[in-house]
Amino acid sequence: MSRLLINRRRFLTAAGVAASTLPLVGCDAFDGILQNRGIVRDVLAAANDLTYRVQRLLMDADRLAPEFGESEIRQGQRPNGSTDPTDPQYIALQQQDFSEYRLAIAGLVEKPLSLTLTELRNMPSRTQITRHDCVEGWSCVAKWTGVPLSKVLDEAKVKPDARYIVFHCFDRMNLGLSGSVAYYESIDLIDARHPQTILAYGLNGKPLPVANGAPLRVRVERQLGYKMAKYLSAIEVVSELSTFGRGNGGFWEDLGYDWYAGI
Ligand SMILES: Nc1nc2c(c(=O)[nH]1)N[C@H]1C(S)=C(S)[C@@H](COP(=O)(O)O)O[C@H]1N2
Ligand SMILES: [Mo]
Repeated sequence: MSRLLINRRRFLTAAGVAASTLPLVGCDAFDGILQNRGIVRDVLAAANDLTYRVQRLLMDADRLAPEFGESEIRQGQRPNGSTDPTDPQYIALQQQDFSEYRLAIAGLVEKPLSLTLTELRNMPSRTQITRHDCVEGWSCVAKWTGVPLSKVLDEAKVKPDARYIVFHCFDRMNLGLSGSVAYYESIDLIDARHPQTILAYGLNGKPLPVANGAPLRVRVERQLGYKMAKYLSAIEVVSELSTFGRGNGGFWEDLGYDWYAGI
């Protein structure tokens, strides 16, 4: 086992070296990297795939992320990325306190759903105190409450050819001269069915604030912060990711970040 772990480190280091040749500087939008195609992109993609496969090999599919006690919540969850979406559809919902909000569950399901917040709150819930790790280098312990994604997927009845879950968000990210694109993210069905993967509507005992993704955001506790899409508008069950965005499975992934951001 220890040998395998050393090998895993080596793989991760290789991925890190490949990544460090790019000016990846955290979660602020930047421009040039969108033009970065070709060889660097391929090296990154190969390292990314390797990291995913090695981590999946070594990882117990149900391993839980550490959970903490109330006393370890030292501050509010630090808002990052989009914190106040200005998209008209979002503003309209926000103005009515999200009473008209519906989460769509679509794609490879037998029973597409459209769930209100009340319906989501009436489903089985889970509360967990976990540590959020942003790729920028800060962490925050917070208490999240929501419905396990697995419950929603069971309700919708996922079809056998499904492999990934795509999270669509209301907020658009500004890319300067390249215009703007909607934030999106994706995870595989193993993470989607993980017991700590929840669609959160509560933070530290209160309704999820706008700054942290109101009315609904996902928590994927074994991965980095950028995987945890805020401002969810829809969940799509799919068999491949190539048709979304630039095909790498997420807004930050399309700018060069790892798709599998396991921690
Ligand atoms: N829709 C959306 N989701 C998002 C982001 C974003 O900008 N838009 N930023 C991501 C990043 S980089 C982080 S660290 C976390 C921040 O969540 P928080 O604001 O609750 O701390 O949300 C992630 N999910
Ligand atoms: Mo982040």
